[in-house]
Amino acid sequence: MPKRKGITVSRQIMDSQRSHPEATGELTGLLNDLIVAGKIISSEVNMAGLADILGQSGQINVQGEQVQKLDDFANLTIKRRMEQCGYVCIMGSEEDEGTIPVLDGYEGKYTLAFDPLDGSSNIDVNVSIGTIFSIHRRKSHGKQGELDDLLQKGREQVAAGYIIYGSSTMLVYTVGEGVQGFTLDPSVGEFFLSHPDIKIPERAKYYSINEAYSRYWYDSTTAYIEHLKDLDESGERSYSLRYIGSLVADFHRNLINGGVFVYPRDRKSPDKPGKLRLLYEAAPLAFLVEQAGGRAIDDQGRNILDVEPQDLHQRVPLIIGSKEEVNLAERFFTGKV
Ligand code: P6P
Repeated sequence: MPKRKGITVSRQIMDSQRSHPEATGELTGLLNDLIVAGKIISSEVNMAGLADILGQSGQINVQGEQVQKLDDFANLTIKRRMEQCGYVCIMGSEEDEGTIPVLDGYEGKYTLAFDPLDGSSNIDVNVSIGTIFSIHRRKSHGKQGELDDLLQKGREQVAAGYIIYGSSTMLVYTVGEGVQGFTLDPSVGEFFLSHPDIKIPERAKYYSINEAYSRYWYDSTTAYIEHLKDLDESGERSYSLRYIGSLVADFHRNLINGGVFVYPRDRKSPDKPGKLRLLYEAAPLAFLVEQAGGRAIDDQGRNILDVEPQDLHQRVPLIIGSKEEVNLAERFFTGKV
């Protein structure tokens, strides 16, 4: 008797749709098309060492960063598939300065913001990288979507998730009914439910921050990290540092094992509130972590999901992870300690 493979992501999405009689199936279609793009990217990422696709394309993206060839491939794969899926009216990508239209006649009722391949500077050294996505319902009523359709608060998200290309390829997503994790079985090209209803541990003594910037930290950041590094009541070292430098990988580890990830603003770039982007990095991960029982705030203690976007590539300081760990961080960043 062949071993049962379990529930596929398509079946899970359909079951979720069935529990909403008013659902039209468009979100289901959107997610399924996005998942196909993820499978194509996964195949390319996993062969990168063999194909001539490693390394830099020679272009510079809107963030002023070297575009890796796989970045390009991932960005084009998602744009080409989603511009004609019929479920999306406008897109925003970390790799594109402006908004991305869909093909005429294929306008749908959702918007898609995405980071096609986050952590791509790690591609050549085989560190886990990922695609992050955020989906809103459009507000405008014309044919093509408008920028304002993308500039919605994270709390208004309809769905969000990431695909992490690591030792295995996993899809982790939410439609507001908890967080589900699926693992790709490349032998059949299907994502199977492997982590049902993920909950992040309320506390865990792991913190993720790039300590190389400590000379630029504001006092609140320094005080918080020094506190974590203090000995605990029994004189033992308390917290451990885990930092990969790939947001999706750091977030995924903390989601499963617990911990807190911090990317604060610093004196090195006083005009920039940190490095990470609100629309297609912080907000989708904040939706996921809150659905998994965690928290995500900025360095003023504001819930990331309540931050009003003003710009497609808006940055935001990010403190995200286990509820108790974020609560502790919040006390330091908001001067309560
Ligand atoms: P730093 C990768 O370039 C990225 O955008 C995120 O994936 C990651 O968390 C962050 O930058 C790492 O930044 O400044 O520590 O190298």
